[in-house]
Amino acid sequence: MFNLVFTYKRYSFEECRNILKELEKILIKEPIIIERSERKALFIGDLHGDWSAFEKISKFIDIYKDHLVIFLGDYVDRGENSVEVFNQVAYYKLSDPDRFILLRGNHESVPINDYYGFKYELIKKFGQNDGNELYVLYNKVFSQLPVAISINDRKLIGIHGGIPINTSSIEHFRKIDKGQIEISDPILMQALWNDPNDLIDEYEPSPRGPGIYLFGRKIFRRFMNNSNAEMMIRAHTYIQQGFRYFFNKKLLSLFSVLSYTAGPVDGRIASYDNGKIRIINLGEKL
Ligand SMILES: [Mn+2]
Repeated sequence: MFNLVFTYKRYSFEECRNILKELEKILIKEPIIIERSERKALFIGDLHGDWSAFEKISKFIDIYKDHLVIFLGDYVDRGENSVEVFNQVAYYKLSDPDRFILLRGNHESVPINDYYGFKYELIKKFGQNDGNELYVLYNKVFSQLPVAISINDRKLIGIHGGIPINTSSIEHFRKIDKGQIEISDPILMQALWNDPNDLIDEYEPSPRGPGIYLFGRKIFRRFMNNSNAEMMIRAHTYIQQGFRYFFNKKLLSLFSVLSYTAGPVDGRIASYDNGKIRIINLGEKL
């Protein structure tokens, strides 16, 4: 087998392959929407291969021992340590599958992670042949990541992007098929890509590109009412301050890196305890 510890290390091809094999066995059993009853959870937004942010996050994971840990996706691309960050997230999942939830982000898909750096990183670190082989294996595992979670008797919903068109409650996500390496289903695509917008009521085309939408106040209210949910925590949007509230503080958007293509970020994560949110600054003293 393989030996995993929380540390920065260089992985061999075989280690990556073994981690992915074990991780896939666990993920394949998880439904597309996870329902949990826990009232306490730690939420982590985009990581994008940023090891220094992830190392700080790991300290909070240790401190918040009695909290579920929910990763909101976008582990890879942009940063230089996508392999190391994702493998350590996998390490958490393998060591305690019930405590750690790994949701899918829009970067956990082909061809996005070909274009934004993950494939290049694999080829740089493992060579052309092994790098390409691992790229296929990683993406097969990514396609098994669940898309949304509800906790605390459905009061809180976690997702990477947001609310797709024709999706009036969390139940609609059950229709999504797992195993889409390249995302073909518009509901899955929008769940991973859509963004909230406080200034609109319904949907508007997103500046991110075709097939992606901004969702507004009415859409959010209807979705939350129909889902019996009070609060949503998501990631995906670049926010220099690391967090931003939308829709009368019913939606929290997190960004958990310390540096991004646009410059330094005040990365944040958040703890949730039975309705109470605490925004955690990754730079704060422990
Ligand atoms: Mn994203």
